[in-house]
Amino acid sequence: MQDFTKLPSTVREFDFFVDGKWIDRGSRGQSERLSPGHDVPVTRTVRCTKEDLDHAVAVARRAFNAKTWSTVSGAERAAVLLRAATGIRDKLDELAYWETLETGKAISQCRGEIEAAAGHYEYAAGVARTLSGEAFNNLGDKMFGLVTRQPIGVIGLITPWNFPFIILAERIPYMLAAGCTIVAKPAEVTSASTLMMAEILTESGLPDGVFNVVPGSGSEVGQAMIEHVDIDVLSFTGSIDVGRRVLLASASNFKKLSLELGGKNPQIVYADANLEDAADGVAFGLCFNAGQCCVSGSRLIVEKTVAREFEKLLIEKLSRVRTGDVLDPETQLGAIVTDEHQAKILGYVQTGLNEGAVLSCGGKSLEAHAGRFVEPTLLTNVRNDMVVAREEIFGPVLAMIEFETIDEAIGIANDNIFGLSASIWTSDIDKAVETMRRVQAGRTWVNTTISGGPELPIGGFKQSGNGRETGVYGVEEYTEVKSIHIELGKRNHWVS
Ligand code: TAP
Repeated sequence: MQDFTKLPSTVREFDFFVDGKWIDRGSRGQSERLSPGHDVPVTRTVRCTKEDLDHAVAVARRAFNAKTWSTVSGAERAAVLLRAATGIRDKLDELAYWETLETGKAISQCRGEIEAAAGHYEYAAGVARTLSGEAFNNLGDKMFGLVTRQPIGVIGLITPWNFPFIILAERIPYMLAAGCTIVAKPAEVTSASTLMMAEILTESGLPDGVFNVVPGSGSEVGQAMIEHVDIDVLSFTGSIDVGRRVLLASASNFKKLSLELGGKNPQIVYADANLEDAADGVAFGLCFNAGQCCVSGSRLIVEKTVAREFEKLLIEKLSRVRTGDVLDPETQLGAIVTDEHQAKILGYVQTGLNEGAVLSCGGKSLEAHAGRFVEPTLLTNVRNDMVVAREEIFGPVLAMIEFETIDEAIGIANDNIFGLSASIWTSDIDKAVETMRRVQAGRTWVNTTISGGPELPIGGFKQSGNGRETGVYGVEEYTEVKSIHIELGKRNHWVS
């Protein structure tokens, strides 16, 4: 029995999961994962091939056509999803442990995400039962109209390394509630929790072949998935560059796309805000998942009159973010996913300094722990046309820009290719609502950040993607809408 407070004594090996069972890896290659927070090997996962993907898609298609899931009642789907939520909670310790080891997240954050994931299954169970269409009884005596929803079919699901389990939970239960079947390809470095979820779903009574996992590289399995002509919908969460490839590859069969891409998300702090609360929120929005977060609050747009005072409050908060072993429940700052990514983040800090930004705090790697960590970093004297204000750094690096008027604040916030999320800090309700209405972002927060549950949809404006996940929208996204006209009574013949 694994002690979840200590590193594993052996590397855990995973096969892959298709048609309701584990498939032995045979002679396939493996990918070994070093824990980002400890730099020791923790898991080994199979590198599936294009042929494995073809097989899994055929299995998912067969399951869809067999109607073991696609046409069963919402009540039956809900029962499976509710059991899955219980299954997740039963395995919370184990899931959080392996997720921490593969991602480098602080364990307390992992536990929170896994608990939240169970909530998505519960919420989607409700939507499975309430999903309905429309009836048109206003078409005259001789015509009756209906609009129904039906599952689209087979979904290809590609997920990133930064939130392997919660992103999965923001997709799978909604897809299943709609009645679709799924083939998932998690990021190669963080496949464990997706494979564990496949087993939980099967134990929860999900029919074989409805959820399948084919781990492997993006360049082989991912690319084959986005080009696949027997996949009806592709749900992709990841970078804008791969998102563009997904868009182009979808031309193979005009598959429907749901794209959740990057963000360069503004934190707008007005002078009338409770500045202590705002400093705490901005610190959290920056350090959550060590900044490796699509909705990370990475651009601080602060009113000039309070800029110095706010900078001081923020530095004080950032200096007290707890670092340490990611398996320690007290640790708040997680590790950086790979050496290359750490070098990229620190490279951005240098680029900012070269462009004239001033290093207000942080800026280096944290040497005190095994693994790789970056200090929470604040760059001031930033203009919105600098690289550090325009590009997604995906690390705990915050670019601070000052403004004088509400129009200027909103203009800076919107002057970016991304439009994923925005946070607004003010005690003036008129200002909050005006900013919220004018800011181009799919998710907005007032006097808070990175909060929410399954009820509200997530997704981006502009180049942050298209489509919406979670909420009722998250189920509807994976349905086809059909209109039905029913003529009543005797037909008036066209050919008399
Ligand atoms: P990517 O490099 O884009 O990887 C995402 C997924 O795509 C991985 O599973 C990857 O596989 C796969 N992939 C790579 N090349 C592919 C190809 N040619 N065809 C198909 N799939 C391919 O992103 P990342 O670095 O993992 O994640 C960070 C990015 O995701 C950031 O930009 C972040 O903002 C975004 N993100 C967005 C959201 C939302 S909700 N908008 C949430 C989380 C993350 P391998 O890694 O196994 O090669």
